[in-house]
Amino acid sequence: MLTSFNKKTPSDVISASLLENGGAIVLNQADDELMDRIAQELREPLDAKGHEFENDFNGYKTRRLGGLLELSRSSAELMVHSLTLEIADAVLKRHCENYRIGSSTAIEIHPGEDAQILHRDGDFYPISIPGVEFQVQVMWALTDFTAENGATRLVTDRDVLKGVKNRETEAFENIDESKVEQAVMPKGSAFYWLQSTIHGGGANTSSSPRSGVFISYSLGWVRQEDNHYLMIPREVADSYPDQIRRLIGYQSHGPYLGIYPGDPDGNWWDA
Ligand SMILES: O=C(O)CCC(=O)C(=O)O
Ligand SMILES: [Fe+2]
Repeated sequence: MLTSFNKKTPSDVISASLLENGGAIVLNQADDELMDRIAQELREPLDAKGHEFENDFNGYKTRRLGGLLELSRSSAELMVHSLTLEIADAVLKRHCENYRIGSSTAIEIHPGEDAQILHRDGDFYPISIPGVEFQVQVMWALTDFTAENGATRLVTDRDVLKGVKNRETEAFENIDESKVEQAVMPKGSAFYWLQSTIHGGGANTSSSPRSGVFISYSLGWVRQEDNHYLMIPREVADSYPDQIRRLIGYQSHGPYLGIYPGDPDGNWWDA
């Protein structure tokens, strides 16, 4: 069952629930002022370009934008929220030394949108390894997420995954609605889910948009979903603190993977 915690809950309690159920909510993890600031920074670009991401998977009444670091400087505050990083540490650092932002996307589901197809994020990886989550994802609520406006749907019953292979998405089409829960949460809250969790955006039957910021964190030895090196201009990347630069990929994994001349962390033989 999907459980809601608050931001004072120790992160190991939240991570344990996330790992057991595939999802967990932290209510009001960020304050309204930050969420409003991000929503304001995203407003113009979302209106100008958000429709360009319409397709069968994303929907045709949903606006989206990727590469948030270029569009909303305040979104960086969500990316490095200490509780979020503790949760990402618990899920990912079992299998890697450091991890990266996979993608960062604003998702605004407008009235009249249908429920998104149920899926698993990270099914773009051609293999799966039992027990290894390649990614962990978080959806930050820029507006309240309600049952009516399209709060993310998910299946916490892990048994439905038994026998389902990587990318076997047809298996999700007949999932009984009674197995589907929704991440209902107030603005400022964060919904976390595992890469292996079946989920999808909800239908918006209300009269106003449901807006959120989606951020994924992926193992340091897999390719990130977004190509941050091409999406975020170098001078924009360099304008952020080292913690952010490292999270988008300006670091190596261990001494050998992703190294570059002069790498302070890598075993660059010419250094
Ligand atoms: O908008 C949502 O609630 C979820 C979106 C999603 O799961 C996706 O696009 O992969
Ligand atoms: Fe998804």
